[in-house]
Amino acid sequence: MKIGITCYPTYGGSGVVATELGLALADRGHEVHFITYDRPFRLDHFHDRVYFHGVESSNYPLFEFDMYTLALTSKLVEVVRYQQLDILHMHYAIPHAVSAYLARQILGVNNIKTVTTLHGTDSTLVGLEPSFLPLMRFTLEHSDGVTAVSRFLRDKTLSTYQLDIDIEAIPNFIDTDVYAPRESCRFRELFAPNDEKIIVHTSNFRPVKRVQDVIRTFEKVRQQVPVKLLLIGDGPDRTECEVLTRELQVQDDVRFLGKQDALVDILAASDLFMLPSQSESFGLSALEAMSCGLPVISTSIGGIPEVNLHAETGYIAEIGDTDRMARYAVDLLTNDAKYKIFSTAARKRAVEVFDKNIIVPRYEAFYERLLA
Ligand code: GMT
Repeated sequence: MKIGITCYPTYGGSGVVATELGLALADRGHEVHFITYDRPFRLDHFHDRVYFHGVESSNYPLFEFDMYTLALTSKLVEVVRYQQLDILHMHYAIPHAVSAYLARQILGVNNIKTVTTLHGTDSTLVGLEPSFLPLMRFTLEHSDGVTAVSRFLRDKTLSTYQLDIDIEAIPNFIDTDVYAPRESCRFRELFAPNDEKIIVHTSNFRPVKRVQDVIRTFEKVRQQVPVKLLLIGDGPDRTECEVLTRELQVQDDVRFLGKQDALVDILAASDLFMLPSQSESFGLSALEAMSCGLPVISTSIGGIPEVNLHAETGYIAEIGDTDRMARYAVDLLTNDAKYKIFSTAARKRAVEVFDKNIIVPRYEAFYERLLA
């Protein structure tokens, strides 16, 4: 098949999933065309079946607002027409699904099939804004196929938008050969020179991630266990988080690492992952950690319980219950036998349920059904 993929190319789970999907599809023999305003950051090596088409927005002075949706539409039309694509797969509905709808109208409905994958806030937050809601509902109804990254997101979308369409829940996936435990890792000595335990969190530091809860939990764990905290990523809450570490006087045991390329090495050097989010349709970062053999302490929100199984691959607590999260963390970090069981279960679940070789064929089958 010839597949066009549009996503947000910057840091973020939806862009990661879209890029990894494109690369995996290319490995499986398909021709993949990324169509977006910048090269996706994970598209960092040459592949002879992968192409990138940049979308340029017009900066004509009369236009006070960016015309990206229209510029993308034109580029989609051009690429479908001249590269003879079969499928346009839009990741994150707004505004990508709107552009795909317009492109299909221009090209003729029989000349291209459009797929929209919902990732989270496109459906649960942005799409619900009064200015977007009718557009969101319309474009989902008029996509040839719609998928969501969790059963939670599928059900929530169908009920909130009162849609009478099929949405297939296809979970996010991971390359479990890349995200894998490592025997020895230089980062462990670097971050925990006295053999302390390591708790890790990665996110975009937006308020929904509740990174302050990670720090509050850490402070409670630290009273009982020698432990370090690694915070990976950057975003609006970072300064507040740095202030909190000083207020709690834990700043010497917390490292803010910012955005990192060596994510797998750092995860593999750590012991426990925390995801205390108040909104999460899936929780790709938790899956990345699980695949490296880290148990996860998370909230029960959204699609997280479809990834992290309570008392099996980690523990689940209510939003903001940092006392409970700390109790769970201490429990795992002070009981080696129990830790090993959870760590093995986390890795096993990543490999057996979410490996890319299991999930990517589901997208292929989805496309094939649309084209049949
Ligand atoms: O929706 C967002 O907040 C952005 C989006 C992204 O691009 O990272 O995150 C969502 O998509 C990820 C990949 O499918 C999921 O793992 C995240 O859970 C989801 N975020 C939210 O639902 C808040």
